[in-house]
Amino acid sequence: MNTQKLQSFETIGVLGFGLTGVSAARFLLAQDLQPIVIDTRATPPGVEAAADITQACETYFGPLQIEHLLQCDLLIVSPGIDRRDPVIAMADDAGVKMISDVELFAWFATKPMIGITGSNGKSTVTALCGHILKNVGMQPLLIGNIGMPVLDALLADAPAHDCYVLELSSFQLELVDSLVLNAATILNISADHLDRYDDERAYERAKQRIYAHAQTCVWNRDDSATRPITIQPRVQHVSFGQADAAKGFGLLRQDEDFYLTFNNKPLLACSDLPLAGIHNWLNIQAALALVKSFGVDVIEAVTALQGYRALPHRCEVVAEHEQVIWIDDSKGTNPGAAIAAIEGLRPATKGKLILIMGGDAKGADLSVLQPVLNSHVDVLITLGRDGDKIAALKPQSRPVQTLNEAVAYAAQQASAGAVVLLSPACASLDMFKNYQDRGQQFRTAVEAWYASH
Ligand code: UMA
Ligand code: ADP
Repeated sequence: MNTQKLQSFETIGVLGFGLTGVSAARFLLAQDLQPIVIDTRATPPGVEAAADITQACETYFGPLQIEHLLQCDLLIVSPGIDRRDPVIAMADDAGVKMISDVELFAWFATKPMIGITGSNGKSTVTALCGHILKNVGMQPLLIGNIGMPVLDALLADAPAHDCYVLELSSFQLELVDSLVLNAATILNISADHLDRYDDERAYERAKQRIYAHAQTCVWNRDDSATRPITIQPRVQHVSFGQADAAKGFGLLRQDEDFYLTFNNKPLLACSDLPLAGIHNWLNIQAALALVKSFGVDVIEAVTALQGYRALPHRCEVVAEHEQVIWIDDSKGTNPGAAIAAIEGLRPATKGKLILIMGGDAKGADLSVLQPVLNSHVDVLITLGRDGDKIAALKPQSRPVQTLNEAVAYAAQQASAGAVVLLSPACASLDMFKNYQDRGQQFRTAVEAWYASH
């Protein structure tokens, strides 16, 4: 049936030839369809990765030409492409149907699936769900924004996988209409990607699309923007949040200890959870609520959390020297993430909290950082394109040019009990290949400093 739907289009275009474009073109070729492949770059990444596609398909690389887009009646648009581009907007006005790879996936996918979006914590919750599901004997495949393009899952799909866990970005959700999820969550919403949206409302609307056909909506009681805007009949609702709650997941504080609760009943002490920090306990609550939609009992799911390890570059301890702890939170790429990391780490930090921050702020309002920088941070070191804007938020901060310089200054300022945290609140692309590269260079710079001092 869905093959017929696809075949009702005469000419299909794949716009963007990175990971998503390559997987979309390959999927279409496997359906005996020959897409046109378009990318704004003269040599897009797919050229090297996928000679099979460039040999089989017509390709147009370089600045977009309207006549190439108008040849298509369906365009699979990659998430990195801004549809406000005048040429793309012209094609849209002319009636070219635009969908994301996730929409195409939704036309074909038949296995149970859960979907996760939010400004922060998506990959952590996706990985947590995967870990729990594996430990209870299911065989999940983790796909989407976390790394493997969703259509690759259909190509590579072995009977080995019995369900999907989808991490979805707002860019992917913008062009999704028919995705049916067993459970969906928006974990939180804070300003991000404002270089791609006219305002925060547009960003929130894109995220809300995840709930459109979800059978269970999992939302955050502490963040009203995560609550489904339209309440559909027969849809279940499960909430999570910091306070204990009669229905849903919560936290109970007794003196200095926190407990995870479900429907007002303590489940276990948060000190026994595999991740530290309140933001991560909320991530765990969301994961428990999501896997419940696959029939996994809450107690069984809590037990199945055992052995989970934090993903790299998310508040990851990369070195400890002379009682100074160095933490790589390079994935903290927006102010909301950095605030969560700083607030999460401050209580356990006995000495100075030394913060390295900066990069490309992607149009975000950085002033939201000011309260936490002044109340929780002892030394602020800034770098990158928007580093000076951050430095202006706190007296006596230290702007530097390179990560090596930042590490050297941090090391000079640190004494026993200090924590040095790289949580940039910004994207990395102004100075690094990606956030992984930034995190790796941080680790290398720390090792080099101690090797030479
Ligand atoms: N680009 C061009 N011209 C084009 C097409 C793309 O210049 O014609 C640029 C984009 O502006 C972007 C880069 O190329 O800077 C990559 O864009 P893409 O759409 O080709 O990206 P893919 O390689 O297909 O990877 C995408 C996701 N990337 C983005 O959304 C930018 C990956 O998420 C995702 O893992 C992958 O699909 C598989 O689903 C990465 C990401 O950074 C991790 N996501 C953002 C985030 O998490 O904040 C949303
Ligand atoms: P995403 O995939 O949404 O970028 P990650 O799980 O990779 O999220 O975490 C990225 C960063 O976001 C972490 O390094 C941490 O600083 C922050 N973070 C994680 N979970 C949360 C949360 N629930 N609320 C706020 N910030 C969070």
